[in-house]
Amino acid sequence: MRLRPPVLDKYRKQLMSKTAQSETKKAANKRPELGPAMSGSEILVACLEREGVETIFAYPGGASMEIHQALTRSKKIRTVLPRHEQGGAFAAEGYARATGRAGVCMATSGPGATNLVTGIADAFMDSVPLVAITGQVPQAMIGKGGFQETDIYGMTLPVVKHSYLITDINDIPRIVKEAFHIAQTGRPGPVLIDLPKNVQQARTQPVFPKEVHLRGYHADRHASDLELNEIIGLIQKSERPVLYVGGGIITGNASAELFRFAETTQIPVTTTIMGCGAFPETHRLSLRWLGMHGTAYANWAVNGEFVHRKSFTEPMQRIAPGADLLLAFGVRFDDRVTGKVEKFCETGTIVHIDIDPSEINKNKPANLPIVSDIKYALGRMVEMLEEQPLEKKFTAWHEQIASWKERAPFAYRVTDEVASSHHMRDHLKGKENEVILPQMVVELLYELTQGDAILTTGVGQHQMWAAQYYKFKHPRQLLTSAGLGAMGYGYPAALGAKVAFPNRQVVDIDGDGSFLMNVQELATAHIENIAAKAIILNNQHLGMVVQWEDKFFEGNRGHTYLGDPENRKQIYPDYVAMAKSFNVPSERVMYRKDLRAAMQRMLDSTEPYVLDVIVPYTEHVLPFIPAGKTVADMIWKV
Ligand SMILES: Cc1ncc(C[n+]2csc(CCOP(=O)(O)OP(=O)(O)O)c2C)c(N)n1
Ligand SMILES: [Mg+2]
Repeated sequence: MRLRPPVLDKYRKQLMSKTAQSETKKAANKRPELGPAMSGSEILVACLEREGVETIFAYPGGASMEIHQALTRSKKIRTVLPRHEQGGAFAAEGYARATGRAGVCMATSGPGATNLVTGIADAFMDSVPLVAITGQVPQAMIGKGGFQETDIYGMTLPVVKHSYLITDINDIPRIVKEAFHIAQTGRPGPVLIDLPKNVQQARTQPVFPKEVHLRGYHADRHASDLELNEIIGLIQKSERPVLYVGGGIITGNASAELFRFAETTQIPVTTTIMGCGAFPETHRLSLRWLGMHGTAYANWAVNGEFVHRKSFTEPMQRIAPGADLLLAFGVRFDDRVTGKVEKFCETGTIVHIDIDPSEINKNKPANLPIVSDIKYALGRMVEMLEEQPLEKKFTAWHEQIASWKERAPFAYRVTDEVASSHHMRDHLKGKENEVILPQMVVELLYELTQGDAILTTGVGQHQMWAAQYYKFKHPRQLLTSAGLGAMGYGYPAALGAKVAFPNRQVVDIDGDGSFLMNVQELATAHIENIAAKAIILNNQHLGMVVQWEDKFFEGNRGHTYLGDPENRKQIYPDYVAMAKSFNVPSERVMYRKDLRAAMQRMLDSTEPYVLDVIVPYTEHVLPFIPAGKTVADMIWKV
């Protein structure tokens, strides 16, 4: 091949128009780039750097140590060593949920890889962008049952958005680029990359692509004006519209558009737990979140108000009608929201917008289903409404909602059950006015952080109280394992969020059971200097299961006590001593008078911190709609 002399090139450029020049520049930017000869492991790290990865949560082993060796030479990537691969996966998720960018975790083959599975499943259920990398035994050993071989590709198939087993070193750059693209676009989700050891060790000159070409993958879809006009027509005809919005608003970066749409139309907004913060919960149009433990008024607004029935077989008697139009945007009609799905918004017209066509008509048939990016759809509808404003004001509907809100806010009190509980006898010596209810702790945290903290949670009662008593003003403020409901999520997720936002207050509100499931991450926090805080709402029980035992099994305890049955007066295990053994400062609070100062000390600490708050186990999370039941079965009076 003959090369053109550079002088000629310069001359050609002078002759070209400005636009043509910029077109050529653009084309050059898109041209793949040839790198120097490197090992597969080094290529992988170079690809991660090109994707802008700043942090990877990675635990080494025989099948991934080559990649760790390459990581030690990276000047751009911080490698955080979690103390369990599950902690690493949850931390990567926490990072992703807090930032919107893909979190990255890595493990060795076999047990390392299987320890990532819960995190991958969690990311799948909650649509979190995650790239999970696993080392694999050498290709020649695959299928031979060699040491630490598991088919992680096969095992994770039902819980990934996509996955790869790399068999050719030359594919690494394309695959990594695709993996990040798939994880972060459309409906986000987890992508697995399994990389056999011989591919890590092979050498080649990599070609780094600048673009992704994926046939049949359409991440960007836009509703037509015709469809959006139809929605506006339905709003015009409606008397009682409700916006039911979820995590899709947050992942679709559509909060600002939702805000404008709600204010323009004056339609009240309820969110799912995944959608907490998508619309400011302090706004007068906010109904907070709905479903099993959501506000009574959000549930009534969607379904109507009914006479409370004592048995599930009694007929349902409606007192007041609910929504006649439900705008379900970026939600998936999860059973924790709908209860008995046939009865959910039974009398309303349902408009469902989702970016993922597989969600349409999956759980609940929609009258008007639309596949679209929600940011686009909301933004365009606002434009249309500015051109032709709505005539409706929905005054009567707002009055009805205001009276529901006044009647049934989230509420708690020291009940007789609490007063006569073991907790009172064993720990508080009957000093009722000193008892700390879990709800109070969250309320106080809200006050002391002015509602600006990033919260993570475990799974259980404490998770529901965290979501109920903290009012979320912004998206990405509540990071919680919603769809999978994975205990142990809270603290590692807090580490991930704190790595992403070192200057923000990140607090894990955890249960004693959940915290214990990944307590080893206190070591990661201390050694890596990640000042994430944890508040344990320590009720010495698997509280949420206890609540169900109380409701459905006459309080018979089926292995739900976490303390020492031989010594109920002792708080067991001793989290304060445990935290101290990790060199993490910690304090226990038993009495209300000590709570405020102790919490302030925790917030002021520049180190990770554990605040062990002892609370009664007898509290129930209210409101409560039993699983698969209806709003007529909702218990909401304290
Ligand atoms: C990994 C895992 N195992 C079991 C469960 C079932 N489960 C749901 S809530 C709960 C109790 C959680 O106890 P704790 O963390 O102390 O929170 P609390 O309800 O007491 O606030 C259990 C066992 C789960 N969600 N996740
Ligand atoms: Mg508990």
